Amino acid sequence: MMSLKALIFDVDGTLADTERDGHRVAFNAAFAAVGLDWHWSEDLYGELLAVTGGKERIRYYLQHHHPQWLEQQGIEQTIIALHESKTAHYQMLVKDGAIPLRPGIQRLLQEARDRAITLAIATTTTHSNVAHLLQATLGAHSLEWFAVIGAGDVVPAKKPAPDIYHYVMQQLGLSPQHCLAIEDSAQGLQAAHAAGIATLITFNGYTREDTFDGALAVLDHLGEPDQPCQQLAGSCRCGTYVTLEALRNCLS
Ligand code: XBP
Ligand code: MG
Repeated sequence: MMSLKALIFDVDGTLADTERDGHRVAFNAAFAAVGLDWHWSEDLYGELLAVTGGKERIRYYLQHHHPQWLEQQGIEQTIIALHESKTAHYQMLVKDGAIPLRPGIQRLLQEARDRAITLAIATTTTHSNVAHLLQATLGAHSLEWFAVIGAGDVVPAKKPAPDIYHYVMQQLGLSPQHCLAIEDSAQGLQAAHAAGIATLITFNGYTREDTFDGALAVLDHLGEPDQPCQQLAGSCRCGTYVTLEALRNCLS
């Protein structure tokens, strides 16, 4: 029997719908602030999400839409500066309360804390973005709820590489059999699976059509007693809202 010891959460798209109304808006604000006429529409951003990591995403956008920019001297510094500005804009949006948690997140986090299940985060975004989101939604001390926050450039290869999950498990001192990941995208699922971790998916508007083969369950969200979730695939029976008990049963 495998026993559940830790839940490892992705952030963007999983804890909150940060991409469309947060990161995308912040990228556009950073471009506009230096007079660039680049604009990432909701549809274009969906394509750019093929690449994880904000700096990597800007580079990918240039490759496909303005390749001549990549020839310029100092382009790497430009990308870094744009990304820093984007991060500042993103954090202002989050602080303003523009981005709520998805259904069931707060409830499941609380249930895990009550039952002494370890909580951790494995994300592609920066530690500081995670801190802003947690503080704005769950309060000033919520960072302390998480035993490990694996974020951003702490590993060189971002999802779908498994590196961030390996890092988190190493810090936790746990093997994959005792962990369960919660993700929203195919890249996230690939990363967790490549690290040997069973994964539950809560998809969103951008990831609905992704391939989620092998996921424990594929749900529209974690659900609440008064807001039932819908399960589209997976053999783990989650009912109308995901409880720790259901997750424990899925792993055993
Ligand atoms: C989501 C991402 C991130 C964000 C932007 O990662 O791919 O790149 O879109 O964040 P995850 P940064 O779902 O793993 O959290 O600009 O800070 O990279
Ligand atoms: Mg995600």
